[in-house]
Amino acid sequence: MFGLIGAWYCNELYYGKTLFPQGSASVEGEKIDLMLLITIAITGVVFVITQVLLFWFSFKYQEKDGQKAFYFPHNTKLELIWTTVPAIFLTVLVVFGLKYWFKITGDAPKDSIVVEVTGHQFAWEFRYPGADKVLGKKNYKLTTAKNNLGVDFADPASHDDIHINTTMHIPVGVPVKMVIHSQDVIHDVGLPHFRMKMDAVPGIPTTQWFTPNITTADMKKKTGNPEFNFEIACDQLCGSSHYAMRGVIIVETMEEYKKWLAEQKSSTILCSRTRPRFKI
Ligand SMILES: [Cu+2]
Repeated sequence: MFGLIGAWYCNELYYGKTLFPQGSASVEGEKIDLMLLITIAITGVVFVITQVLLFWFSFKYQEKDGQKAFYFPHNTKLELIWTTVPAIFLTVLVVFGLKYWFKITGDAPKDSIVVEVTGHQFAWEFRYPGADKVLGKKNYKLTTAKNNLGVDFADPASHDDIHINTTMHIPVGVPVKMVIHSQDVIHDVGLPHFRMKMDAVPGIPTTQWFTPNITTADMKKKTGNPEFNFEIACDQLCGSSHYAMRGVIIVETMEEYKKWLAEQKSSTILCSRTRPRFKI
């Protein structure tokens, strides 16, 4: 009982500091929030019923003078019921979740923007395909201090690619497909505001897509926090500076995004970047 009161009290106290009140910043995230609420509602009802029964039974059948224990070793029918009913409920919940997981990790809508996200100890880097909308090939053997993503410049598709450090720009209302890589250990692209999360695994590119539904500027107004920024938090303990492996996502209007991208084109020389190293 004290535990329940404590949980309720902490919720009252800190709910405003969680990411729930501001809502999801992506269309897909809204559905994920709804799934979470449905799961909590169903399991919550079961939790309350079972806890009440647990305490009531132990109270009613406590040891008393004249009360005789009833020998009840096994009941197949009862066992079948309490196994199949929860199994059916859990299967339905898992199937809904899995179906959605396959959707957001499967083929992205045709009009989506592709951003390559690369993690390494302890920073994020991004690569955008240029006008040809194709990311140039990469090969880890080509990785050097100057070409830290190992881009294969023999592939003409790589020539117009744009390479950005730390801050990722994406337009609002358009699906964004992330192609995720890691160069050393397992990292994880954690996007708490968008309710997304995907491992960055060395040697195995992973993908996930989402549609941002609110710009950074609107979110600053909504939260009343002029400092607000969407962030990429590395969600996989990856080394001594894991805590500082933070990226920023700026969600802007399509016009702003196109303007930003055009500026990058004129100013970015892909192979002159040096690898940002975190000093420990
Ligand atoms: Cu990491």
